[in-house]
Order: sequence, then structure tokens, then C-alpha cells
Amino acid sequence: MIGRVLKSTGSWYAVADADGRTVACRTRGKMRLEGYKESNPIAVGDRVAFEAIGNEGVITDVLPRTNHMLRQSVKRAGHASVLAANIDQVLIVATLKQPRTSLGFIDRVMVSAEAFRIPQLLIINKKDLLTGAQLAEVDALRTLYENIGCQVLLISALHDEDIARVQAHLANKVTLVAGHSGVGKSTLLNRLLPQLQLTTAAISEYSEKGTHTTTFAEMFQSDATTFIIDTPGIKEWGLMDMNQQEISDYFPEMRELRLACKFGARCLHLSEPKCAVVQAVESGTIAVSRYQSYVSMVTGEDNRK
Ligand SMILES: Nc1nc2c(ncn2[C@@H]2O[C@H](COP(=O)(O)OP(=O)(O)O)[C@@H](O)[C@H]2O)c(=O)[nH]1
Ligand SMILES: [Mg+2]
Ligand SMILES: [Zn+2]
Repeated sequence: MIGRVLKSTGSWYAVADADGRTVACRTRGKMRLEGYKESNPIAVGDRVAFEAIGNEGVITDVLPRTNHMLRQSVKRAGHASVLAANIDQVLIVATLKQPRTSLGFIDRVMVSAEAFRIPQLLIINKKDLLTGAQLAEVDALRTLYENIGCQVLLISALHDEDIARVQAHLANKVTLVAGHSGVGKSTLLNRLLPQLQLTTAAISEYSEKGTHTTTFAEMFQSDATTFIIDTPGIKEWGLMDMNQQEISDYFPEMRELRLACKFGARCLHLSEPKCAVVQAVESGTIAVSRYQSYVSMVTGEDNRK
């Protein structure tokens, strides 16, 4: 049988079969995936072949991945593990208030998705808390991000009609949800998947460190063809295995320009002469905030964001 891994503890896996039934699977001995050096051979989202008797099974094979995203390994510092595989889009949940999400964080998640050619969707949640000046800021963000190919939705997770809009964007896809603690991810997921009962945190609680102990991705099935991957507690959207030179490849608005730089593909777009990227920032074609995010990624100043 072929199924999809919904959850992994490292020693057993929750696998959904074609009928949406969940089977608890183990692997036979130690599995090594050829071509992967990451510490976990099977990740959430993997499609696997398995044999089941009743509600228990054994995974016999992992099917080739269309893509995957990495995170820093929990077990070994400096190593990567696969966060999730076979992802159709990354949904970034951000807020302008309670708490305020930095543009640096949004850009970092976008770059880590772009590195694996995964499209992104940006949701700005807690619309109900925003007033005039902040709504104008949302319009500016919409222009900024839609210009580089990322659709922006302004919603309140408390409003039914907004949930329906989000649902339409998720239908028939595997969506990985990213966002800082407190932005309303669990609230949103509970509304999208009424059978779910994720705990949501009161405003006063999520700012305290250590509230979130789960740091594993988990996939939920909405219908036969719609899946949502939650990433509770994952803060480190890493630029794993990326060298300085390639980071601008993952900024769509810079990618197009880089060959116009005097130093061509070797240009880091910092202080090199006749840099087409710097010129585009000066003329306003590239947003200053995007360039600032880029610089902090290249110089490694935002490793802890
Ligand atoms: N005003 C308002 N509060 C929200 C909204 N969405 C979530 N919240 C609240 O924000 C807090 C954090 O939400 P939670 O879902 O736990 O965030 P998570 O850490 O991203 O999973 C909770 O108190 C929610 O009730 C919204 O659209 N508007
Ligand atoms: Mg949560
Ligand atoms: Zn340049």
C-alpha cells in the first residue's frame, strides 16, 4: 500500500492510507535513503510503501520526493534534518500587532521556500485589531510582496468568511504553515480543520519562553486531496547548505538582475562597484526592506531570528 506520513516520532510514523485511515508504522531495521545526508530518513509528507495488519504496519520503501524543506537538526548542531517533504506551498502567517512580525522573518521563510522552488502565500492575521495607519501599511506590504509573486491575504482567524477564503487557497494542495508563536496558527488550523483541537495560547502566555515543547512538523488531512502541515515551535528557518553567492538567487527581484552586475555571478551586492542590485534599491525598484533582509542573511547577522 502507498500512504503519506502524517507524523514522525523518530521510532514510529503515523501513515494515512488512501482511504484516510491512519496506521502506526515502524521501519524494518535501519533505513538509509540514497542521496540524502540528513539525519531523518523519513519525514512528514513523505509518500511511503507499507504493509499493514490492522492498525499497525511496516514501512518498506520511501517514494522519491518532489521537494523537501530543511531545518537544523534537533540532535546534532550544524546538521540538517528534513522538516517536511512533497510541499506544494508555504503559507506564512504574520501579524502587525500582538505580536508584530518582522519583515526579516517573513523574508527568511520566503528564501528558505524559494531555495526549494516552493511557492509562498502570505497571510496577515488579526485584521480585526488594525486601524487606519496599519491598514495602509498592509496595502504597502501587499504591493511589495505581490510585485515579487507572493499573494497576500488580510484575514481575521475569528471571521468565518475569511476562513472560507483561506480554504479556497489550500484546496487540493499540501501546505506547510510557518509563523512565529502567537500569530494565530493554531486558531486558524482549528477553524480550517474542525476535528482538530490544538491548544491556543493567550496573549500573555506565548511571549514566555518554553511554553512550546513540540518542535516537530505534523500533517493534517482536510479532505482526500488537501493537507496542512503545522510547524509548532519551529523558530529557526535556516539557510542550511546555502553559500553567500546563491542567496540572491532566492530573491526573485534580484535573481533577474544579478547578471547585470559588473562582477556578474560573483557579486554579493554589498559594496561592489556597478552593482545592478544596489542601483535598483537606489532607484526604488527593489524595496529597501527586502535589501536589508538580504544583507543580514549574507552577512549572517540574523542567524538567531
Ligand atoms: N484579535 C484576534 N486574535 C486572534 C486572532 N487569531 C488568533 N488570535 C488570538 O491570538 C492568540 C494566539 O493564537 P494561537 O492560535 O495560539 O497562535 P499560534 O502560537 O500561532 O498557534 C490567541 O489568544 C488567539 O485567540 C485574530 O484574528 N484576531
Ligand atoms: Mg500554536
Ligand atoms: Zn551586484
